[in-house]
Amino acid sequence: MADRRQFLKASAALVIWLTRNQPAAAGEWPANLTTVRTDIASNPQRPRYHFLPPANWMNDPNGPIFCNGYYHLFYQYNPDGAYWGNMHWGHARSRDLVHWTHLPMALAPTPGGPDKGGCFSGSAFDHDGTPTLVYTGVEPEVQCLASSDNAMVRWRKFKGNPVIGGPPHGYAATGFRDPSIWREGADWLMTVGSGVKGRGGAVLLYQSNDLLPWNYIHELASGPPFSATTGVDGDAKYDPVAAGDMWECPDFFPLGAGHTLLVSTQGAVHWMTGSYEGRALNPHHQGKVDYGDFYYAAKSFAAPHGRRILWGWLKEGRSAPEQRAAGWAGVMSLPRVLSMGEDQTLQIEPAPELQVLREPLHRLKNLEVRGYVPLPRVRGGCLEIDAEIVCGSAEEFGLIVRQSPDSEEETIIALNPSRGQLTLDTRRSSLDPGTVRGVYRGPLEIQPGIPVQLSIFLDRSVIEVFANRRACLTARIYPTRSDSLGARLFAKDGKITVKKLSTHTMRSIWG
Ligand code: DQQ
Repeated sequence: MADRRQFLKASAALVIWLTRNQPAAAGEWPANLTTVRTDIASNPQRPRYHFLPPANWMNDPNGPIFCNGYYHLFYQYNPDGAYWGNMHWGHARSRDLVHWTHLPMALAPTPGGPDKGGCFSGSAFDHDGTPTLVYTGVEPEVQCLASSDNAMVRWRKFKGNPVIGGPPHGYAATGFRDPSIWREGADWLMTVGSGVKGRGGAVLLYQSNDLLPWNYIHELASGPPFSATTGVDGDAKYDPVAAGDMWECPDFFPLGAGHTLLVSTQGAVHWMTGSYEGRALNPHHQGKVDYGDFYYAAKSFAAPHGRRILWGWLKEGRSAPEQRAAGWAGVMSLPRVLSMGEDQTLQIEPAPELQVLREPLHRLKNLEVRGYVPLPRVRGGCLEIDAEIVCGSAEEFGLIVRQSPDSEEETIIALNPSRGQLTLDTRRSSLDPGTVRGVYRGPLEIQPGIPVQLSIFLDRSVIEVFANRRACLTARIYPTRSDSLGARLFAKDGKITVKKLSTHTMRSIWG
């Protein structure tokens, strides 16, 4: 009886909220930080053309949406400092997907409310003309709504939050967060990331006629861990995300003739493509969106002209004290365009809008390379390098970037045809012993005579590498020497032909 009364009360509140758009009780507006402190702006590791907040911590992209001529980007944000905690939703908008204006924070935890412990990740959707956010309030994890007028500046939380108060009855969930909502026929559908200890991750699917109440249908998808780790750390504390028993930030959308699901778990964003039947995904292919260790919690949106664009969070590779001292931590990846290959696997390429940042620097054509060839005119910390390379007899070939004159610091991008591998080697990227360094490998088919298309984006501490729309590798590099700016081509044990190589210095996105 109490449940029914509560439900009727909540439904009535939703009707009022939807029809009159009344402000909810929360409505806190922490200071809007839009000016960058000089020490932060002048930090040589701070990216210039990757989006990031003026200061402090950011992690997951949240609720990207194109609305009234603007791209909107929200993100997990801690206004208190450069460390994870006190999760708010930061907000920015852009006309061109490249240059951004910071807006006031969209969501802040409401003391005593269902999101008192933080406003965790979620999505944005168009509720019959009203921009609406769905997000996870903690603690415990519950799903909440907020909406705004068309300006999308002031957000009002739904008085009847939470709209889903916990996982389905009897479902032993490892977590219950990161919702998405979309319209399917007359129904609203919501996915929520979850999983079961010892079994793997899952995406829970809910249905609603009018955003309240929500009825649990079944698992849209589920699967065993992607890699074999127990998720038990040194202190024997079980971490369901590390174990692959919790799928975070599920992102499900039609692409080409099929459907794609992205889930974040075990330190990476995994994609699955397949058919969507009976409101469940039947996956046929799978892979990783990025094979570096720094790309996580990706979230896509439907952009104009039928394009699907993806954002991801690039983690730091510096120690926590270094991050706090710097006053900023976390960066958004470049926007990536997703498409479906003829073989029904996911294709990923940098958004062409980024080309507005290019300044002409250097071009070369038809260069045969054996051993090492310095590129004295390809020099800088904020570059785009696009190469078309035909593999001849070389065992391994590629580029070295951010190289100091004596090679004390350098970052190596290598392609290995016999292993079918793209590699990013950051072991010598930085002399700072506090940075994370390693060798990251992604699968890439390389056939003799068929050119490999390589795009490399350098943005101070960030490197993003795209190969043949197939393999992406992102890492954080932090070169310490001011002369670690050089580049070289190399071909080991044989030759390659560089059909074309063009280099551009990239302008800042902040004008
Ligand atoms: N980050 C958010 C969660 C999400 C995780 C909290 C993924 O909602 O599951 O900041 O990085």
